[in-house]
This record gives sequence, C-alpha cells and structure tokens, in this order.
Amino acid sequence: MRYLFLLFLIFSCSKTVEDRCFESSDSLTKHLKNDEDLIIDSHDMQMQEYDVKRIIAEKPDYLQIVNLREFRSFKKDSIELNSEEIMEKKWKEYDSEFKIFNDKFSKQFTFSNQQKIDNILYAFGRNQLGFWLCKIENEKPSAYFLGLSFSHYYINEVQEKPIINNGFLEIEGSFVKIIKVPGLPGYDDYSAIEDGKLFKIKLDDLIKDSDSDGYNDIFENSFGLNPHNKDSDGDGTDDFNDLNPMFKSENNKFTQLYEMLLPDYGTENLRDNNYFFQVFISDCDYFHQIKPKYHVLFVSEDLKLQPKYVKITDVSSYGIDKIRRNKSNPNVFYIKQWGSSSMTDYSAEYKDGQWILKIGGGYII
Ligand SMILES: [Ca+2]
Ligand SMILES: [Ca+2]
Ligand SMILES: [Ca+2]
Repeated sequence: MRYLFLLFLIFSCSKTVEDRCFESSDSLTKHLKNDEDLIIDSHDMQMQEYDVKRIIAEKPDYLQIVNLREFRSFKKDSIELNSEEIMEKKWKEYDSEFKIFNDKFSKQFTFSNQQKIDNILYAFGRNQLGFWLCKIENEKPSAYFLGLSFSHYYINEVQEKPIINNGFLEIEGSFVKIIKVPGLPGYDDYSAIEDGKLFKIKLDDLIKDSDSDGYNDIFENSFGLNPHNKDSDGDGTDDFNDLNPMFKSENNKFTQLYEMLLPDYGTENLRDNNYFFQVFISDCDYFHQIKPKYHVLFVSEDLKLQPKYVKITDVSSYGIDKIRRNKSNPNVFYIKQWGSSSMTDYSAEYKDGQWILKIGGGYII
C-alpha cells in the first residue's frame, strides 16, 4: 500500500498536459486510476454519512442555526405545496409577482419571498448553483450567494416571516439528505433528517465583496475564485464580466475541440447572465483555455483541491471527458460528452485545420 501511495505521489507530481488531457493506455496509469476511483467511492460513502451532528460541525462560520418550536415541516412545505393544483396557481401568480426580478435578473433565478425595505427590494433566489439573496436597489440588481449546500439544507418555499430582519437574512427550513435513485441520475430525491431550523446570516457577512468585483466573498470562496482580486486569472477582465474567470483563454487545436462540445444554448445571449454558470469538473489545460459564450467555472478532479462547497454539492450537470487517441491515425481522436441524462461518444478528426465530429454512440435515459 505504501509502495502504491509513493507511486501515486510521484505520478501526481509529474503530471503533464498529456496526462491531464489524454487517456493513457499505460497499464500503470490504469491501475492508479482504479485507485482514484476507490477514493471517489469512499467520498460518496462519506457524503451519505452526513447526519445532523456532522452538518452542524461542518457548517459555515457565518451561519447561525436556531431550533424552532413551531415550524413548517419539510414534508408540509415540499409535498403539499407541490400538488398539481397549487403548482398551477402558483405559476400563474409567479410571473406577475416577480416581474421586476425576472426583468432585472433575466430569469437567472427562481424567486420567492419578496420583501421591500425602504427603497430596497429583496427576494430569495435559487439556481443550479444553490441559494442566493437577490436585491434591487436604485434599479440595480445584485445577488449574494449563501454558500449553503442543497445537499444538506432545505429552505422552505413558504416563509411565514419576513426574510430580512434586523440586519439578518432569516430563513426557515430543514436539514435534509439526498436519496440517490440507482441507475437514474437526475432523479435524486430528498428526505428530511431534522425539521424546524432557522438559518440566520448577518447581511454584512453575506453582502461582503472584498474586491468589489460584483461577486460576494462567499460565492468566490465556494467555487475557488479569488475574493481578494477582481481579476482571478489575470487576463485583464474582471471576474464578474469574464466568461471564463478562472483560466486565461487560448486558441489552439484541442481547445477548439472542447469549445465545439460545450452545451449549446442557441442564439440566446447569456453573456450578461452573470449568475448563470456551467460548471465543469476537469483538470485538462486545453479545456480550461476555452473561450465560452456564457459563464463557466472549473472544479478540479482532485478532491483535495476542491473547495468545500463543490465537494458536497452536485453543481455540475454536464461534462466532457479526456481525449482518447487513435493508435493508428494521429489525426483521429475520441471524446465522450455527458449530460444529466445522456452520454454521447464522438470521434473527432482534425483535417485541413478543422475538426470533423461524428457521433459514435451513446444513450439517452
Ligand atoms: Ca468579489
Ligand atoms: Ca474576485
Ligand atoms: Ca479575468
């Protein structure tokens, strides 16, 4: 075991672009890859072991948790509310109730619990990354990431009290766990592990944006951006306006290949949707160097290098694997692309300075 561990260390230290971007047929690598899989398996097990004690022990410092005597249970909030009749009524009212938020934030969030204090409008926002406090002040929209993982925290849709109170964001909810449905990714279900919680975050802590780049410190820390530098990757564009804020974009052959395989949102202009992100788990330099049409973030494949939030929260719904070489033709490669319910195998041929992609196989659930 020690021998393997040493090998692993040596291997990790000497990783090159080749190792990070291309599948190796080398047997040693395969062996070590299995070892990595084992680590990931034990990580999954760790995720399942979260109980009330552990959630509290690992809660963010800025979060206060109060036990409530009277409360809306997870069951009441999540099940009753989602009956067809109520849902239909809710969606009818939703568009008019949150019109100003939808206009200002270009529908980047699902909103609830609007509140007006003096001239400031607040609403609770949810998107693929997690929970946000959305604010409109002097016509200007801003959103502040809560950093509370939806793997552990359920926030009630119906808040019986105002969410902003005495300089705090106060939201009621429960501790939950995710029940994975085997073989059906994307069909995760929740179950409550303890109801009746009031989650409190001081507004000053939530709104804190040390480098004034438009993303609060909690957001930058949650995803591995630099909260003390407006321009995390030093490419001259500040984090808020940089479509790829973590890495400098380059133009090269394999980067072009990754760009072709990015999820396509058609003609919709998502450039100004500063809170909409596609998150990719990859260590490949070529992938990191893409110039996307919407905001992207990257998470390391190495669990030890992942920020805490992404380690416990499944924020990546789309992926592109490493590149596989064709042993007899140096211009032909294979690459796999997956979404939450599909997987596609491509063969890619580089000919006359261009990529020709062909679908080789795949499945859709
Ligand atoms: Ca910031
Ligand atoms: Ca920053
Ligand atoms: Ca930048």
